[in-house]
Amino acid sequence: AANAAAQAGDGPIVHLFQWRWESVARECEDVLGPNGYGAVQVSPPQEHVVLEGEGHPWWQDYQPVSYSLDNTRRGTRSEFAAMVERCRDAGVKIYVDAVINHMSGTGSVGSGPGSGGSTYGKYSYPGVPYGDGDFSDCRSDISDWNDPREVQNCELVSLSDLDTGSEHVRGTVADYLNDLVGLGVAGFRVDAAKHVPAEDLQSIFSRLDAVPGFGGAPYIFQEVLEGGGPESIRPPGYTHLGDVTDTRYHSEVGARIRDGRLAGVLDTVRGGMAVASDQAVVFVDNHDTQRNDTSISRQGMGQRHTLAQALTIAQPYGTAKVMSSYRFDSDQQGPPSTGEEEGNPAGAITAPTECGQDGWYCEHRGLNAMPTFATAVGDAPAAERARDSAARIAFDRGERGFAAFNATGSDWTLTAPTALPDGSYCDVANGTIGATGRCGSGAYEVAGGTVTVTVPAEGVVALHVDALCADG
Ligand code: LM2
Ligand code: CA
Repeated sequence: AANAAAQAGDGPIVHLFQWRWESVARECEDVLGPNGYGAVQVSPPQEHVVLEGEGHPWWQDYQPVSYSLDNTRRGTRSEFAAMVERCRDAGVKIYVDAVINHMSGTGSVGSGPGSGGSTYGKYSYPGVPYGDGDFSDCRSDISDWNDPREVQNCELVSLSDLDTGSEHVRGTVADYLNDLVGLGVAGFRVDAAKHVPAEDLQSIFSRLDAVPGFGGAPYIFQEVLEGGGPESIRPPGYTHLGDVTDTRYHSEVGARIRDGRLAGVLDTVRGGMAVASDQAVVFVDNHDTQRNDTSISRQGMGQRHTLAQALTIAQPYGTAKVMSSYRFDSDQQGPPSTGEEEGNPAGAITAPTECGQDGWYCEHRGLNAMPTFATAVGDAPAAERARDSAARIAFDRGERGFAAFNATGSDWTLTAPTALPDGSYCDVANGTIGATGRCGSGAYEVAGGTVTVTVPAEGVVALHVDALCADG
């Protein structure tokens, strides 16, 4: 995208949904930096409602009550700042989920204190401060989703809708985002962007500072769900401001992979997506879709989900966003908690992430060094090189990468033509790349324009020119 200096050429984004700040910092150092991720999307860092009566659901975070970073259930302002620095030192950016369309609704507790101790009530947030006059005149729910006036000025699930047309709200939101930029935050996922007029976002984004350490304007990607109505409230209506999430990828490609119909994925991403490739952020699932349709998630797909995320990184459309989440029994359920809630205003403090324990899936860890593939191939076009039934495909990305996918229960050994230069390549899908260039997994030979690989059942093999094998 036009202003995307911070993301172009970077590796994939990983959403560490509901992770506490200390755990994100550790993950940047130990896993994300070494394996080629460009950025982490973190959960909303601003003070939020505390809904004890509803069991501290994950969605407390989407109801801001002030822009204080002290305390959310994930940590303090100083822990947040330390995370940004440690990730930056590991070469990984932090993108914040920016909830700027609205403040709180009326849940089991319609008034304060919030997680940081602020008092509030619907339409009154002295901790910001916002008062009654800072909210849209329409004080009822959106009912006609084809009418831009309602979609943008009425209430999304009863959340008090900020009057983003006003100077005070625009300036206050920009101050919040610049506070984060000042700490080194390099980008934003703009929550509910569809519900904010593009001209209001344009005014807010125009006030943002350059990102210290990385330089340039923060990277912007906007949550714009598809649906009816004019183009002004659909993804193409926002691409002049930054990138957009393309949920068509989730619903069409995600379902294809779930069903083992891999043949055809390349055609789908070539012809059927919402915006141009360099304007899209794509994912198999996100925190909303995995609750609306659990069949397309790690919880519903098992190992197939790892294949799906690897294929998302390898295919040529958009910037890939990897989901990393926790198991849930109810779609309301919050993250694994330390049980420290009693007497703590933040309530239900998120437990440090121990992958594989307490329900933390850590889906991204199963991808090994696959994220390095995205940076290595850049925007090189995809060319199919092999197919065996609908469930097994292999393709090149120009002369820079080759990847094979096997959505069946038995190994697939194939010999395929490839444009990769002759040499010995690490399989980045099944191992990490050591600092010395040693392969942490098997290596494969390309000779005379041909390669023979064995793709594990429900697995992936991926080779690229930045992971030539130094093992001799
Ligand atoms: C988003 N993207 O544009 C988020 O990805 C999505 O997760 C958010 O909804 C939504 N926009 C608003 O930021 C979540 C959750 C909702 C929840 C809201 C607010 O999916 O269920 O709504 O956060 O916490 C909840 C209740 C709802 C109630 C509302 C206001 O589920 O029944 O409405 O709070 O009290 C009466
Ligand atoms: Ca709005």
